[in-house]
Amino acid sequence: MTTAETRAGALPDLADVPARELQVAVLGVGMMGADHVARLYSRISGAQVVAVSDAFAEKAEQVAATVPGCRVIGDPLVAIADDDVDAVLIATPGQFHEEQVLACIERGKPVLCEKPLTMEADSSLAVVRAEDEYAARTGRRLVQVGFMRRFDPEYAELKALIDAGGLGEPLLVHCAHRNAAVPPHFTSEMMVNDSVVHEVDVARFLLDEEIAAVTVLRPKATRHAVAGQSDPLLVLFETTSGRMVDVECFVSTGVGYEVRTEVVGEDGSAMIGLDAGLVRTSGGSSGAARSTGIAPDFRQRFGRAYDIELQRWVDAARRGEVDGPGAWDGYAAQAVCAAGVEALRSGQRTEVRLASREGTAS
Ligand code: ISE
Repeated sequence: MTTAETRAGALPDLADVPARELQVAVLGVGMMGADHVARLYSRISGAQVVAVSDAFAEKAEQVAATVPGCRVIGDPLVAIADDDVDAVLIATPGQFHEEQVLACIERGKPVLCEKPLTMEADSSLAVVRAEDEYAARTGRRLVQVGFMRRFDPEYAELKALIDAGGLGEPLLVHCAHRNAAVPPHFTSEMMVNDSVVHEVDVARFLLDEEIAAVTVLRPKATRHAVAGQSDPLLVLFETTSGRMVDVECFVSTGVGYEVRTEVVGEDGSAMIGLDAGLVRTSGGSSGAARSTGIAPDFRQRFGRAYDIELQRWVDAARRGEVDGPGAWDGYAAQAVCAAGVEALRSGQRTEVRLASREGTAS
């Protein structure tokens, strides 16, 4: 058994992709990377995890042992260069992404990099330009950034509704991004860079335009906030055409993983993320109630999105294409987050400094 369809019984449409399976190296097998290894092995067709790499050798051995034929390669750059590796999934800590993505471009290997693309806007721009040069030589793009929400069926439906004109001209977007809890090292700056960054990508994706300015307000903090940090935050994006997007980012709610997006247009509005799958009624001493489940974290809420993201990445890589947010999207998100961190510190409306997109088609 070599393919996930025979392992898991799924029957994908492989008509338009080459017969050879994509041999993937997964770099970084912490929570997210290990999840992707399991996903590629059990649910994604047309790919094989042939190597894993992690700074913790024991963890790498453990994860490799779950996939027949998977090797551990200690040095991630050696894994990227390995002749048996066709494509690379990067789930290492963000500070390693720049070197690893650039190495993939140098070797001409498709890469799916979890966010952030790199740690700063300038280094992300360097990746954009390196991929541009590669594309100018070969006609092919290589880089996809792991903004998985674009693949979530609810977001996809909302985007299709907007694009079909179902809401008229979209004017406002309201976003809520809530986590039950975060680790004690999670600062307000990390809320911007790690959490709000998803709303940056959602806003750019849904509205199809760049964000021009960011304002960050610090309401009264919850008593559960990490000591000295502002939680929740209210963030306002202004797009280049003057639409506005407000984001409530609240990462210590004690409740669950809640991500809601409402788009308000000239001719109507639409909301997603209500976790309204199963609506349950119950009685009891405190009175009758109606309730729905709330996902405990992003792996449950966006599990399906990750599956679709990886399947489309594998299929596209086998065709020599990229089918998802590219290097430019990773760069634009970093540029907005840099402005967001500046706005958080200064309390001032901060303009986003975005380079020219000339020559960039991703
Ligand atoms: C985490 O890195 C994520 O990507 C989650 O989607 C987000 O909700 C969380 O706040 C981040 O820390």
